[in-house]
Amino acid sequence: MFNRFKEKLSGFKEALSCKIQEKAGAKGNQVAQPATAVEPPAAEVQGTPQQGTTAAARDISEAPKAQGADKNNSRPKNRLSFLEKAKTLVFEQEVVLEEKDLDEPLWALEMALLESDVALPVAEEIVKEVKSGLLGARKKIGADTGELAEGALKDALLNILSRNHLDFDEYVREKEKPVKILFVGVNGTGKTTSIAKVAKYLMDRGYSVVLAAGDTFRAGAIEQLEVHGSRLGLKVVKHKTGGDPAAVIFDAIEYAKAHNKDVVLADTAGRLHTNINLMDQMKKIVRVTKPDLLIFVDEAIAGNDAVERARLFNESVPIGGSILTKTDADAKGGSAISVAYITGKPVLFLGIGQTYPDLVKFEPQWLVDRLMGEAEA
Ligand SMILES: Nc1nc2c(ncn2[C@@H]2O[C@H](COP(=O)(O)OP(=O)(O)OP(=O)(O)O)[C@@H](O)[C@H]2O)c(=O)[nH]1
Ligand SMILES: [Mg+2]
Repeated sequence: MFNRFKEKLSGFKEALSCKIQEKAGAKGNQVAQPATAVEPPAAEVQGTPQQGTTAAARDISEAPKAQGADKNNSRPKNRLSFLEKAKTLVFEQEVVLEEKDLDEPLWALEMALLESDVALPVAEEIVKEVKSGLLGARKKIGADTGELAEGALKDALLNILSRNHLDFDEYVREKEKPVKILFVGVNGTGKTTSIAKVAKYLMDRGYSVVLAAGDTFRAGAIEQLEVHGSRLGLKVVKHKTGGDPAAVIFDAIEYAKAHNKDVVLADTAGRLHTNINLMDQMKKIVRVTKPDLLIFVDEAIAGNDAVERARLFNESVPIGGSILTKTDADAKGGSAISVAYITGKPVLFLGIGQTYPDLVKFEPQWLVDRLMGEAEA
């Protein structure tokens, strides 16, 4: 999952690593030689620092004397050999990252994010966060420079993804029942499948659920929801194809109230954000049924298109959160990062397959671990 995101990041890591090595070379080129390539000069072996010894070397020579050094400043008993000392110098040297050092690595990062379908304003925000994390960072050369790059990016992503976080379980638990949840989005993105998955998720947590067949537009849509209803043992409130979706959903809510059901999950027809009539119809559904939570469903693989659609749906009917489906189908990861930022509303779940359990509650850490390659799907 998200393999391409990991691949793209390598450019950023390499650029940062190069800068650190370059800087370290400029700062301490007399000591930062490969230890094995150096023959010990006789004077050094005798422990007599020569003129021109670098600052780093002086640090070591001015360090408190090792135990065992006698009062007359003669050679300490456990004095480091030249080779050991050379290695120490290389590994102990530090560089401090300044603004000009970060230009190239951050450019590589921004490109990697854009190529991973992260929307431009979000990529810019991430770059800003990573920059402030790296500026002034003291970096010991010799250690893993990739770690520094990854750590700064991980912190930035977690920070951005956590901004609009909402705990779905807590939301349902605390909301007055029945909780009315409406699913909207463009055609074929996985709305109906996600409704069935969320129904199963809620049933597993002890809630009673009613489904509303609010897609009265597409042929076969009501039957599709009925198949899920019968598999899950759930009541499906429906009218005829061509009926008024707002009326169906209204009836489902009345049914839930009369039968003390906890949650109503309402399906709607897929609609393009450019279709004014269908968008007006959606506004009417919202006006009549007053959902507690409006969930926008789109495909993680749609990348920036999904982000743009989320923005436009949110402008028509304020969404409460999103579900990104088909994350299993080679998604680059960018839309999962961007949708919440652009809409200001949280991603609630990720769809990771076609069966009922293939639904992951969105947790920033879960996503970041996968984006950064620290956990497998
Ligand atoms: N791989 C994968 N496929 C999914 C996922 N979610 C849904 N699908 C598939 O996407 C296809 C469309 O799903 P639907 O639930 O019918 O989509 P919809 O948005 O309701 O479609 P319309 O009602 O036509 O607008 C189906 O074949 C689903 O099995 C997912 O997370 N991963
Ligand atoms: Mg559907």
